[in-house]
Amino acid sequence: MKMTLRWYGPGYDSVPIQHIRQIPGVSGVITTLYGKQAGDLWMPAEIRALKEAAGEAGLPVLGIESVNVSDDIKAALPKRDEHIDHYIRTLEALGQEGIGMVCYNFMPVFDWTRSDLAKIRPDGSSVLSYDQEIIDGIDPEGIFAAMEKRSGGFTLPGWEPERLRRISALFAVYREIDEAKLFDNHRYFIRALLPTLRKYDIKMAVHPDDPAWPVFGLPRIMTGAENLQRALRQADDPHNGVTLCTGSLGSDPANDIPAIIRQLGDRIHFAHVRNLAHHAPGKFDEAAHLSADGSMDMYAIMKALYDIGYRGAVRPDHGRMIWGETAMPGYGLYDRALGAAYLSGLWEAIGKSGGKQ
Ligand code: CS2
Ligand code: MN
Repeated sequence: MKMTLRWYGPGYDSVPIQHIRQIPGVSGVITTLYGKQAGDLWMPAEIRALKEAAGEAGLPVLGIESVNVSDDIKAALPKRDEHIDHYIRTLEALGQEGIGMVCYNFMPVFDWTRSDLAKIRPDGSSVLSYDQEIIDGIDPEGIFAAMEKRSGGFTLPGWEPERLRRISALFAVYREIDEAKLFDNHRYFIRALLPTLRKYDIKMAVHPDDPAWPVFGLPRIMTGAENLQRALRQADDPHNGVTLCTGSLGSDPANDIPAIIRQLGDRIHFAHVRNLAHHAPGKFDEAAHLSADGSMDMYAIMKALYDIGYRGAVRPDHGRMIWGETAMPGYGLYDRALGAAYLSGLWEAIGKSGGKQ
């Protein structure tokens, strides 16, 4: 595996790329053109500039998270084909720059959802947390306001204010869309990309829904082993793969992450590894990466990745906010650096105690 960190690029991330380079074991970054809206076209010069900004710190761009998929594509709205055309041309531009992995999600309207972005823990650190009861008491517009209020002035990935403007119209559209239709729209999308993916050898890695169940009555399909397998069958080509996100899949304790890793095998093109502390069904806090700090067995997860011969990018996903750091919720430097070092340590230990790759 290659240990990486997510970096939002110049002007967007409070973490300097030079600091990322100082984390032992980190050999690249996962980044994006953060100012782009879903459906936009990415220009070759913009991609080159992003690569150069990371390259100046000696870090290659090992993947893009995300080229976001528009609701026009997800809901088959009139601009679907235009946006798919933009997506294909963006992939061509990425391919020409040698970027071979793109993460995306297929969640309607919202990306990841949390009820609190800075829940204070007894040790004074803060974490993102989710409580279905709180979410049930908030309307969709309210969640936007709540997320913005707690974001510390940062624009959160997936919660760009531009999305809010269309929200009522989108809810009306999705009332007509069930799981089966959402899968149809995913198939249409991924199949349209295939020739380009093959030509440039770009791996698409769909991110699981977070949390892994429908919220606000919107359909969600990337929720567990069976549905992820179905997503892979939509276009049975190795370029159509998944992001294994332990925190998103793990929001539902019924998802056995090591087993899912073994099932999906070489169709895993990217891995987000983080830990959660479960309190009750639909109620969890994010935790430090260390197994003992949460409910998940991080050794078993890394071991499963090791056993399948995983060679792609891994990143610590969200971290706690510690040591007085001010950063985008989940995306401070310090706790993610601890997470990266811990996960690299597990990997080394698994290898040295007889794991074979
Ligand atoms: C990420 C997601 O911060 C996070 O939770 O894992 O925002 C992820 O980047 C997107 O869902 C992928 O498109
Ligand atoms: Mn993730």
